[in-house]
This record gives sequence, structure tokens and C-alpha cells, in this order.
Amino acid sequence: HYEDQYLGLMRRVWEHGSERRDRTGVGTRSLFGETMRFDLSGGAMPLITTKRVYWKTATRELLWFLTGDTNIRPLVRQRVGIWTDWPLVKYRAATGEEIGMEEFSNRIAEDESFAARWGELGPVYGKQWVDWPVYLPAGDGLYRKGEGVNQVAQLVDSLANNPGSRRHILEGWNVAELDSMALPPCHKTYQFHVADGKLNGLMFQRSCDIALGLPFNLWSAALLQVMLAQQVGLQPGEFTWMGGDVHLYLNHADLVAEQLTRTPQGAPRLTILRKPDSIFDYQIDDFAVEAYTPQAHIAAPVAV
Ligand code: UFP
Repeated sequence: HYEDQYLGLMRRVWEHGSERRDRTGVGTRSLFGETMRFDLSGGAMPLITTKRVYWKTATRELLWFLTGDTNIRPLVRQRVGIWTDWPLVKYRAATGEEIGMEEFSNRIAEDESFAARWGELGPVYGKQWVDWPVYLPAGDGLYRKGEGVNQVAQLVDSLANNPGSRRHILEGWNVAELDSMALPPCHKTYQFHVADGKLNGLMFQRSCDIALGLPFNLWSAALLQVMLAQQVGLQPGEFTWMGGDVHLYLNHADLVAEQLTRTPQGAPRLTILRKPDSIFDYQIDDFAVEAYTPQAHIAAPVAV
């Protein structure tokens, strides 16, 4: 089963990972430089079945990236809270207000100017993907802002018109802007490859929380590949995942113990219900997943 790779990675990191202190202070066990490969043909997806993965939440996030937005408001209005922690912590620190997550989310959703002031994440994925900033020399050592680069549009164009290229890259790691981002990109680099009528994809993730982040990241990266394939008239081929620092947090012991007793089941299939006019026109209802009967959700603490 495709998921044996995920469970095998979890087991190896837990049993053989080096214990390291990390930014969050929680501590991890970590291995460096890991790979998994998944066949996406016929609608197959690397969707984890040994616990429930909220693939619609991950899909909403991906669609939000593609709009170029970097404010949490559209996510919060869809009840997606995965990016809310960081603005909340910032708001509390700036105002001293002991506001809870729910109240903060409500204010973001209801009050547009509050969201504009407090919901910004800085130039994270969306900005870099569709509007990578460009500065043009304007003489006397000065620069003026040029039109941003829409990497996603360029990628679709190059896949369609120059399939043999070895430069089908989508990059989030804008070195000059890392300091203004809420979180430097984790899934920082994507590369695509056209061969035999198929679109192969590779995603490199510099830092990977196996328990909480990776199930989401696998789904989203594979979904982007399937969407791109549809847009350029190719079949989805193989998806290769590569991880840099691949870790389990020490406070995830219960999750690891429980999940490693479980056996992967079934082969969920993704269907895209129509072909939107462009990569930027997909809606959440365009995606259907069949034969997904996951085992129960496993709660685990998030390291912030
Ligand atoms: N993380 C992921 N996937 C993501 C994401 C974060 O696994 O998509 F946004 C995890 C990796 C790490 C933490 O445990 O969040 C990011 O911390 P750092 O920036 O210190 O690597």
C-alpha cells in the first residue's frame, strides 16, 4: 500500500532519529534527506487512511495560495484556522488583549478593516507564487518596482509550450523577503517533468512535521500536480516527495504509538468534476474524493 512509505518513515524517524532541540523548544527526533514516491495515475492520491485527513481544508488553502492572497480572512471565512495562530499571537502581544481564538477569528471574518490590519501574514506562498516582486534598476543605484512574476501562469505556459524544459519550477523561497513572512516556506520548491504524456512532479520540503504537517502537504502537492496536468492535457504521473529535516515532535509519542498499530486501507480516488478555464479558476466543489474511509482522527498538540 502506498501509505506504508509514510508509516515506515514515521517508524524510522521515531526509532532512529537524532534527538534535537528545535525552534519551538518542544524537541524532535529527526532524519535528514528522505524520499517517498506515489503513482497518481487513475485518480490515485497520497491520502493518509490511518487517520482522517481534512483534505478539503488543505484544498481550500491551496486555492487561497493560487489567488495570491496573504491575508487569513478568506480562510477564516471558510472556517479554516490553520494560519490563524500567528496573527493571533501577534495581536495579543501588540495590544495586551487576552482575546481567544474564536473571538479573534470572528472579528477577522466580520470586520474587513480589522482583518486588513491584523490578518496579514507577510509575503508568504501566495505572494511569491503569483506575484514574485521584481525590482528594476532606475539609475543612480536606485530601483523601481516592476510588474511581479506570476510563476504559476508561467509554469502552465512552459508545461504546455515547452514540455521538454528542465526549468519547470515553482519557488517559494524568496531570500530577500523571508524576514517579513509569518513562516518561511516549508514546501518551498516544486519541479515538474513531462514524459510519455504524463506530468511528473516533485516537491521539496525543507522542514517536515511528519504527524501534523505531512499528511496535508502530501495531499496539496499531489493535488497541484493533478490540476496542472488537467490544465495542460496530460495524465498525472508520479509524485516524488523529498524532505530535508524530517521530524517527529517528542510530544507526539501517543500519536505515533497509536498510528503505528493501524493498517492502511483502501485506495481513495480523486475526481475533478469539470475543467476550469485556467489554473486560477478552480473552486472547492470541483473536487470529489471517492472510497475514502479513513480510521479515526488522532489529536496531537501543535508546536508553534
Ligand atoms: N510544517 C510542516 N508543513 C507545513 C508547515 C509547517 O510540516 O506546511 F507550514 C512544520 C515543520 C516544522 C514547523 O515542524 O512546521 C516549521 O518550523 P520551522 O520553520 O522552524 O522549520
